[in-house]
Amino acid sequence: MHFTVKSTLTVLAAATLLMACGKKEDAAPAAAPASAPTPANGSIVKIGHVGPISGAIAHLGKDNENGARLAIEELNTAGVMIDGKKVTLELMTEDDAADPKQGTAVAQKLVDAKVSGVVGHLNSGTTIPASKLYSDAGIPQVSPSATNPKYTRQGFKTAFRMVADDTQLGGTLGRYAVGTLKGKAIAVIDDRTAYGQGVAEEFAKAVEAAGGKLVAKEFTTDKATDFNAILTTIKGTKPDVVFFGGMDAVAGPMLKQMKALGVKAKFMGGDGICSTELVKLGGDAIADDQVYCAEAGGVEGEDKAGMDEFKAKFKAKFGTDVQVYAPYVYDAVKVMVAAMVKANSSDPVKYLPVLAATTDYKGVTGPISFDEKGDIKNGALTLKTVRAGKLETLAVIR
Ligand code: ABU
Repeated sequence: MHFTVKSTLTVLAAATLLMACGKKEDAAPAAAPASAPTPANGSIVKIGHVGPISGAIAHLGKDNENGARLAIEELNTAGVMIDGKKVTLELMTEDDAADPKQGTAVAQKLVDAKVSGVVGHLNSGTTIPASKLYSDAGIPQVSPSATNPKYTRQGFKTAFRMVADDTQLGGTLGRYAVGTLKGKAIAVIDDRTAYGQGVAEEFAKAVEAAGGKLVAKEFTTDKATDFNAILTTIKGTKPDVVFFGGMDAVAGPMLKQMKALGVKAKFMGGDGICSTELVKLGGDAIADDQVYCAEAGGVEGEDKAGMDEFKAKFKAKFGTDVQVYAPYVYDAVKVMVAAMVKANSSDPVKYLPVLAATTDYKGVTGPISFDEKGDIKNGALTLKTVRAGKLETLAVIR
């Protein structure tokens, strides 16, 4: 795919502009709702971040946390004015280990700490149960990566999502498997998580609707390391495509075992496998144009300059490439703070409606607006494959 690059406002400049706009607005007295966070009555505004910082997908959690750190650092350096006072943003970061129970425990910790907002969690399986706690406390939550549709379909005014959901993700990949890859015999595996099972079901529905044949449906777990039994069953069905609903930490070893068993099928998955780490974990078990995955967001054409700039900045600061979601976390923090600045308050009662009304905020991940459920409007998918040991973009699909 060809992208044209043009000069554009830097994100920093855009943030500064928003802050300047905020300064001109009438100062609103800070109200303190019963269980809500402390507004900017001091100089500190606490923003929570949650992801798996330990366990098999800690690399993804750390990637997210770094996205949040970069945004907070830039905002503090530029200076954030709320209600006529300069505030310091403080990141409170928690580890949910991708575990639903730990997810609600740390969510409660953030509620008790009276954070003004939360960016997270990473996994649908932790994001969904935690969202009830944030909703009850009136604290805005923006997930940069949870794609299970249920998250924003619970009627919680506090829930926002930065990416497309599994219906779009699984549906697009299913149609691609049949229509473009010409898959005729398609096997599906999922990891039984809220994300993995959900995206695999959407994929399977789309395959059948497009006229493809599902020859096997198997499952594993998000902690499994041995897939020989299910891969042997699948090999017997002679699939030309294997879809895996789950994360890169499982997909990498699965690809190695597929190669060892002589399963020569194309391998597909959603955003959970579409990471730099997958390429490392799969190593030489990944042939060129064998793996197809989709990031649940995307920028194209002229807008890509901001993303390229972000990736370079990220690498310079953290010495590592972006995995998947760091840019979405970065934008989530900035959108949240822009809403506080515009509302002239870090009190969720005041800034939540402004956040919900965000219209075409120019992020590094593209223009950001939310629909009535809190989902990103006009969400994109970036379809990728692995060539010569690198993820390559094939198309941005809306
Ligand atoms: N969207 C893939 C990874 C996060 C999730 O569990 O939804």
